[in-house]
Amino acid sequence: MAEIRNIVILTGAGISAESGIDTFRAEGGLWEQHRVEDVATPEGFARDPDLVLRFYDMRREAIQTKQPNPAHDALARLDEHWEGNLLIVTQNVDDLHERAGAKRVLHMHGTHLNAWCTACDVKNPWTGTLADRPPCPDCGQSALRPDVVWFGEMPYEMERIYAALRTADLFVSIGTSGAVYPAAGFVRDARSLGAHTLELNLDRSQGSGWFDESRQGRASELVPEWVDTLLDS
Ligand code: BV8
Repeated sequence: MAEIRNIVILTGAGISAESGIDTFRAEGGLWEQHRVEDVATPEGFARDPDLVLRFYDMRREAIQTKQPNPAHDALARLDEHWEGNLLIVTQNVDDLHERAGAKRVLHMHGTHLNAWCTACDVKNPWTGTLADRPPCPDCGQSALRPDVVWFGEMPYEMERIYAALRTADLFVSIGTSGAVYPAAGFVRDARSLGAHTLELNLDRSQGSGWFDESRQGRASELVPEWVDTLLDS
């Protein structure tokens, strides 16, 4: 494989599955219990804010009891030792990449650890609940929502992501079904810009056919193995 200097890694719910965080589309997963339109859209929030705030309160609380798994640890190790450019673009709102020690992380769909005030637009760190309508620490209004990107909303830092994809020699997708755009299209962007593309996922995903290489297995096994090979090369 040609010289690798610049790496973009896309992660999805599958990388956190072995930490005990439900994925979206598995049996009994997050979306099984709720219709996406009801809990992950601005319209759903406008229609029933209590349902949406309770859905995110439940997930925020659950995430705080979980720990990074060997896949998060391996990416943190790669981040620490990789001298070229590296960007971990995660679709996840959990902070397990950061808690494993990764630094070069970008949350394109937001984070469960912030509350965003719809009155004054300020975002504050938040680990408590929102369904009880606490006042915004800045403006005092009870107008807080989760700082996550819902369907129909603009993902965060798209320019920074596309800039990284333009210079990537290697694009690796880990633990995502490739069901949601624009994240699901990154493999095609990377490939058209000359990157080698690798998928590490439990099952074949909707995008598997776009990858130069697609390996099936558990992230906690595939990711450390891949990082070891890369760091030893
Ligand atoms: C946007 C919120 C405009 C936070 C999420 C038609 C065509 C193209 C696009 C669209 C279209 N119609 C509508 C759209 C746009 C829409 C979209 O893509 N809809 C889909 C349904 C077609 N997208 C949007 O609205 C986005 N915004 O388009 O704005 C724009 C466009 C371009 C540029 C700028 C602006 C916003 C989408 C964001 C939605 N928010 N999350 C939260 O609640 O958490 S989406 C949510 O689902 C995730 O964030 C993630 O992005 C997505 C997919 O989830 P995954 O992470 O992949 O999880 P999933 O359960 O699906 O899969 C898990 C995988 O892991 C599986 O493959 C499984 O095999 C694997 N796995 C399981 N266990 C393991 C494992 N792998 C390894 N090891 C294991 N142990």
